[in-house]
This record gives sequence, structure tokens and C-alpha cells, in this order.
Amino acid sequence: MNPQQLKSISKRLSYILRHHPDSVGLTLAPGGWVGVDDLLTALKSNGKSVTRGTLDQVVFDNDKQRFEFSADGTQIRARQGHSAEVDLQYEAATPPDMLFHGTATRFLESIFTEGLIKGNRHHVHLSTNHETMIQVGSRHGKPVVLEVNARQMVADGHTFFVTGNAVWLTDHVPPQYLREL
Ligand code: HQG
Repeated sequence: MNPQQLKSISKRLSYILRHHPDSVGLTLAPGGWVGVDDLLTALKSNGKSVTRGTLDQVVFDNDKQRFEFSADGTQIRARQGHSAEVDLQYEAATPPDMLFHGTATRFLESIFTEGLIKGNRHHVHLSTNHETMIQVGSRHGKPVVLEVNARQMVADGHTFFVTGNAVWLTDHVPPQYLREL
């Protein structure tokens, strides 16, 4: 399986596990989980057969570690980025004092008016990694990184969650906690 094929399967998995499980007749269980056997069967009946070995490769070699298996290996989920209605069941966690958000310069005016909003997704995505955030921002245009005063947000009662691939999630970042770097 070449990298291009693996990427194509990864995109298909993102589509199913984050946005449209119904497109292949699946529903997300609490936590965002889907049975691995159910997923493989659904892919097969939709003419997109994937072996368990290839699925493992997509999950373990994924550049952003977007997916994870349950501890017993029988279930799979996307770690974040969902628009489908589901409770990911993450427990609240205390973030580092500062987090980063990558965006495009064209969004700045609106962001400094209404703050960072989650849009279609469940949460606003933040990171401790400045470099990663430049990449994330460049998906939308000329990248710019914002510093988020997470320490003050926690002090003011905002809740954060962290995923297994170190993406920090929160509901909304009001503009007073943001600073352009
Ligand atoms: C921006 C990728 C105007 C926000 C990445 C972003 C991430 C506003 C865009 C994950 C705004 C939404 C998520 C406001 C926020 N006015 N624009 N008030 N508030 N925005 O794709 O964070 O590759 O939904 O800054 O790595 O770019 O899919 O969010 O530019 O972790 O695994 O609106 O997606 O992961 O875009 O990316 P997105 P994002 P994957």
C-alpha cells in the first residue's frame, strides 16, 4: 500500500468517523466508537474493502495520529474533529499556561471580534506546538498563530480536554484571551 493510498483511506475514515457514519450505515457509539468489524464490513459492502492489516497501518502510521483503537482493539474512533453529534467522553484536563491556535490572516478581524468559535466542529482546536499550528493555519490561507492565555481561561472557569494525540479542545475562546504572535 503506497502513501497515497493510505492517505486516501485516512480521508475516507475521517469522513465516516467524524462526519457521516450514516453514509455507510454506521452509527457512533458514545465516545465516538465504531466496532472494527462493523467498519470493515461497511467498507466492504460499499465497494471500498480494507483489510485489518491496512487499517492498522492507517491508524498507526497516520501523520497526525487522528484515529485510535480501544484498549482491546475491537473498536476505533477519530480522536477529534467531529461534526457528527456524539459525546467523546473526554475528561476535563488542565492545559499548560499557553496554547496556540493556527489560523489565516483573513479571519483575524472576525476572530478578534467574536473570539475563536468552533463552527461545525465540536470544539476549538488548540496545541502546545507552534510549528504544527502554522501548518494548520496554512490550510486556510496566509498562516498566523495566536497565543491563547489558557491559564487565565482556566482561572475564569473555562473547561479544556486533551486528546490522545495532544490536541487541546475547548468550547470557545473569547477575544480577551488571544494575542497575535
Ligand atoms: C477559524 C485539522 C472567523 C479558525 C487540524 C479556522 C486541526 C474563525 C477556521 C483541525 C473564527 C475553522 C481543526 C471566527 C475560528 N471568525 N474565523 N470567529 N473562529 N475561525 O478546519 O482549527 O487534518 O474547522 O481559526 O490539524 O483549522 O483534519 O478548524 O481557521 O486539528 O486531522 O475558522 O483540523 O486536523 O477551520 O482545524 P477548521 P482548524 P485534521
